[in-house]
Amino acid sequence: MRKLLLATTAIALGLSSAAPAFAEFNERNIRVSNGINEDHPVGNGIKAMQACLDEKSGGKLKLTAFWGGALGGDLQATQALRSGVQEAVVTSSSPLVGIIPALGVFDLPFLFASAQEAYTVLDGDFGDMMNEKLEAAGLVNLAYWENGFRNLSNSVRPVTKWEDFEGMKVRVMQNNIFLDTFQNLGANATPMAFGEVFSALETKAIDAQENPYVTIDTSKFFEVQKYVTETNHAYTPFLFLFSKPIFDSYTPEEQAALRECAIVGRDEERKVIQDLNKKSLEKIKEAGLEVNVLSAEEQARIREKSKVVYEKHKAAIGADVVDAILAKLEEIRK
Ligand code: 2Q2
Repeated sequence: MRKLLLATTAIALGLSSAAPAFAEFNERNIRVSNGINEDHPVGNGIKAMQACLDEKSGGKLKLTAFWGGALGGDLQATQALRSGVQEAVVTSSSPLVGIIPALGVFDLPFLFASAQEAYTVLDGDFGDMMNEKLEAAGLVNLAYWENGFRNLSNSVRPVTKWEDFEGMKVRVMQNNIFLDTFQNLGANATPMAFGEVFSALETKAIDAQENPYVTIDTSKFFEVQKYVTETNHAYTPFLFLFSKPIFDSYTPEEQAALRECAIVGRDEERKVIQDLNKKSLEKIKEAGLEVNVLSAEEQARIREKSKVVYEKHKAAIGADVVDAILAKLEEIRK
């Protein structure tokens, strides 16, 4: 009788028995930082991810993006995630090798031959294995987004063979594998945080840098460079990292929504960047830079010359990690 009375009263008061909508979600303001600018395809990815989160959380999970390194460089922001004082960062894997040496595997010169190969490796069991290493360091990688294939820009001379690197001051990410790759080619390689690159190029403190065309475009490096050489010497993934201490405090529904929507954002970002890379190259040419593509023969010569970098860094990365990715690539290429 008592239950009937309670149910009748609840209905009379218009209280439905179902929990209020999106009850498993809390208002969350999620700061996500990176060093590139909003017109980079990461911006499109963030918008697609937010639309997905709006639908799943009723607008309770809000991303706020900080562009141009406003919250610090990649490594600095990543450390803030590990200590739980910032939620997220979109960063290249390369500057993080001091925290997780295995990430250096992605910096081995000429590792991937195509974006499709990279997706197969990153979105599969190899990528999952790397994500376990990231979690052990206090970082949840929600998805692998795309930075892309890296090409050289410089203000000194056209580069048509590896000997042209002789003495060229090339900025590289803070990572020994990139350092060795360019030192091995005769360049004077200089590790530097991304946020310092434009002014170092402008003041001629360095002659050159290497990044995907979309970055050379959206970070305006082309304005202070004269030559661009398509080398495709490395494919860098972006990691959409979330602070594990903060992630672990979220409900299972919030965690699942973030993982699923980071993949929606990934697919949008990859689609946009593949298209924009071509447009960025046209823009670089229209700006008057001299652009050349390394010949197949020259590419083969540089690959041969760069093999020593694999041997030199295999132990530091982890021989098991290097062997695993090479085996995966062999399987894919069959
Ligand atoms: O050369 C670089 O440092 C860039 O590829 C950056 O890694 C990339 O643009 C972002 O990680 C900057 O936050």
